[in-house]
Amino acid sequence: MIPSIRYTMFLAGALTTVLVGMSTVHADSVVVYPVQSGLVNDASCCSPYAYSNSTSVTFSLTGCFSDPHYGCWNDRERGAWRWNLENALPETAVATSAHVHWNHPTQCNAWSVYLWIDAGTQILSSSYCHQIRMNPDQQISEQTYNDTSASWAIDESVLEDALSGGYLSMVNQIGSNGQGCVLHSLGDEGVRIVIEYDLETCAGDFNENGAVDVDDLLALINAYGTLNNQYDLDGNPLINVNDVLVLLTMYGDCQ
Ligand SMILES: [Ca+2]
Ligand SMILES: [Ca+2]
Repeated sequence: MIPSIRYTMFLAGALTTVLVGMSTVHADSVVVYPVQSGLVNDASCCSPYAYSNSTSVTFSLTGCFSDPHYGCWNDRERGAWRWNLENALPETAVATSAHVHWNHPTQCNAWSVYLWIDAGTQILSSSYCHQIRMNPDQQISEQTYNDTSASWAIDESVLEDALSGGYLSMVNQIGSNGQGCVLHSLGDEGVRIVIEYDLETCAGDFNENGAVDVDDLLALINAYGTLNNQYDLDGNPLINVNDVLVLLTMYGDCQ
């Protein structure tokens, strides 16, 4: 064995003893947009039942206060959304919190806001939206609401159920005057779930999938010969054979 190769292998071996087992925890978040959305609206007042899908970017959720016959100070339309959380997080991620976020094009002044949340697997329908309201996994309500955006915390147990079952659904109600409020339903500012999570990764797991694998090796090779701290594994920013050797000794699942 020529000296330079022997030295390189020695160096990689020595460094491996330092780097193997090293892991770091990254905090990250993901935004999940609905896979189904619609309105509970059958032209009745105060107790709408019929659900129909809608891909409108905005929903106008009006109230019944101005109705001379049904002045219930309540809602004429309700919004409903469903999210697929099945592959929302990396496999080894640990969710730490989650929120429902929404935005209004202009300030919404409401007397009450209700959210009914369910970690079920059914698709949205009239009966399911009714069931969500009658027997929600979580209910949130707020009296007096004057804002252009809102963020509502999802209970930890509900989030766990939704992540394991795959889906989360929600019906909301904004009780205001007859003018109601306009709500972004879809798009970047639409009704969305933001999940914060921690991800433990090991050195060499560049794509943070819980294992040092061929994709990480290819990423390293792609950076070969460059100065690159992201792919450096031996403390020298030059990406060379030492980094490749260190990565190969780490090959496999993160411990
Ligand atoms: Ca990886
Ligand atoms: Ca290096």
